[in-house]
Amino acid sequence: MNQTTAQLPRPVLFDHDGGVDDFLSLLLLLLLDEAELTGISITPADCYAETAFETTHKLLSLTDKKHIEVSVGHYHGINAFPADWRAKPKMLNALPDLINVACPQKLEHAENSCDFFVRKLSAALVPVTVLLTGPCSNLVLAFEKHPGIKTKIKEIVWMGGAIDVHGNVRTYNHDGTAEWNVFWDPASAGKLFKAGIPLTIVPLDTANHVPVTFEFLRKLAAQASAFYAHLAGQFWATTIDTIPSYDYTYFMWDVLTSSYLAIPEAFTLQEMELDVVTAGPSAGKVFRAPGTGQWVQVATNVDKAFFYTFLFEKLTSDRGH
Ligand code: AGV
Ligand code: CA
Repeated sequence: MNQTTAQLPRPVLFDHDGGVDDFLSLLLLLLLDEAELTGISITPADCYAETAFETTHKLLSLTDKKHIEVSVGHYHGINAFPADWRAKPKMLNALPDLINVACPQKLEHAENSCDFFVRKLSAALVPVTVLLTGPCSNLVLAFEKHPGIKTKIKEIVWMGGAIDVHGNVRTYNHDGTAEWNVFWDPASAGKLFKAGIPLTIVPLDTANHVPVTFEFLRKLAAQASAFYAHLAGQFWATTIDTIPSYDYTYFMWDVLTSSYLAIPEAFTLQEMELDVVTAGPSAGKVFRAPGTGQWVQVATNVDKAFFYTFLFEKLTSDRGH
């Protein structure tokens, strides 16, 4: 690789599911020198599609990236997210920084995510990185429709799974071993593992190390002149009500996963042979399956200080907005 190639940002297709940290990930991605966001897909999982569509466009508008195309998935997983979690990010569109930003685009005119992935990957001239911060269904549906697009993917980076730690699903008929992004559509997760594409997952094992803390938020808020730090601080403030209860602590799940594109050296990585339980009380559980599973690269740990410093610097770097 020559020097010019090494410095080119890598093309990234981003599928998110409209949670508060999905939008913080979008903001971070838009600020990364290492990534060039070439398209966005929304999975209607931890959100309601109309709200997530609006917030996505408002953020693109605020960051002068209105040319980036946005698609929406029509598939709904078999285990729906709690309605109060899905409704929560509606608050973002009412924040003073977003409420008056226009969103003339109409949800009903948005391209279907499955067709979008097929179209964007078919047209890609260089291999693309696909970042997933919600369930993986849209991408898997696209593979089923058009398997040839797999050759256009350089790697998939997914926030999902809980391997050697408890899951975060607490619901009827479930034993708590699954992480939500996998639980929403366990069968697709199994198919993703078997897709034969380099896959890196950032599971709860790693994300549990990076909660949203008051200390970080205070430090961010002290940078009053940095617009993105200010905006991100408002977003994170909406998640604080979950902090006192252990099961519902808000972590930087998706933000951590997105950071992997810029600071892979902060992560401890390990190859593991994994499989997914697709039904029953452990549905969505990701487990080690030596000899029978699929090889997946797993981020097992992160240098916390490195990550928080990186995030702080990215969010405070633009003062001229
Ligand atoms: O399991 C983590 C995933 C991440 O992609 N999501 C939230 C992140 O966007 C589900 C989730 C787990 N706990 C939650 C979640 C909570 N307390 N509120 C909202 N979503
Ligand atoms: Ca998410």
